[in-house]
Amino acid sequence: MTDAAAARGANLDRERLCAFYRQMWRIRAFEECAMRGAEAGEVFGTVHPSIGQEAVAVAVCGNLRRDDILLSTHRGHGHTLVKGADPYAMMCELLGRVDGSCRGKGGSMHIADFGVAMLGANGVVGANTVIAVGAAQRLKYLRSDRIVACIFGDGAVNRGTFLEALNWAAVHALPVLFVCEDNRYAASTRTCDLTAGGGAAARGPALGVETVEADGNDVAGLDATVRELVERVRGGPPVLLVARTYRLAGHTSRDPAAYRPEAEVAAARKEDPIARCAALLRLAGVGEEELAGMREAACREMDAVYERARGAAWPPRALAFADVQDVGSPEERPF
Ligand SMILES: Cc1ncc(C[n+]2csc(CCOP(=O)(O)OP(=O)(O)O)c2C)c(N)n1
Ligand SMILES: [Mg+2]
Repeated sequence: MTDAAAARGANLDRERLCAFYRQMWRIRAFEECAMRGAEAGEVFGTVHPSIGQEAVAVAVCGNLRRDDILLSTHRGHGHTLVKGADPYAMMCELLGRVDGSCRGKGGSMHIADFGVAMLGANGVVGANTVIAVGAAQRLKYLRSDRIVACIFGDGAVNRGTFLEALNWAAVHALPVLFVCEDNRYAASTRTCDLTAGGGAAARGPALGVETVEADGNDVAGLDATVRELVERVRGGPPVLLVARTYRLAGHTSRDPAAYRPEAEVAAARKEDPIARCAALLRLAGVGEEELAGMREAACREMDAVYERARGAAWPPRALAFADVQDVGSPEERPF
């Protein structure tokens, strides 16, 4: 840990740091349950764990208002949880139960919860960036002070949609916080091998978009950065944040990630955002028992959520075709 980080730990608001720690453990515990469920054949569809990337979810989504809009990715459990979605509804969605956020039809990659302005995870890489810009255009039209946060991976910056979205948001000064979760990989490929120029952070300046690069595993530092950026984005123009992180698990729950050099993974493990937050908490005077208590509480919460979801009903046959297609006159549901 650097001296600067240590000094920050000593000065940090202990309660705020504890809240980050609890939230990061809630995400990890949720995903560990989901991965066990996938292994047992109880979770349907693919699960993309964000283990190792929890600090980005906590810092970004923790700084949004409940009515600020969020668009997430295929790796979105953490974003959605921190935005305020109910973990039971999320787990039911993974298990295909009727109490799921989308009545069990979408699974992990299609969780949406309009109740907390979470417009959706998205299985199509980069597709959420243009949806975000559309949502922000509507907010601007309504003269709203809400913002849109759009999280995407470093692989998404090479999709045409990202360029379109960034350009349109800049031209119309739309209130979008674009967040690139740069975990260095797009599935099994190192993104640096297929990204020309200076990477994600070089894309913003080319379009006149203010761009900030940050350590995505330093939850306290990132929280301070995002808090400032969110206030700047309110009312527009857009900002691009590139948060450097690392996915400690496989691309999916079934991926052993053997394509990564062992030394690289070992080095990344030392930067685990939860372990780094624990180190700051120790500096702030939090003891081992309290740290273990927070972790155990998160694991107990998610184990209970999983067991409850396992007992939930399957969707009735009559709902098989409900909500799967726009039938022409959908009711207007505000989000
Ligand atoms: C348009 C599109 N192309 C390819 C895929 C297959 N795919 C799913 S996840 C993924 C990697 C995305 O990498 P990145 O954007 O860095 O996100 P990460 O998985 O690292 O979180 C790919 C290529 C897809 N889902 N959508
Ligand atoms: Mg990536």
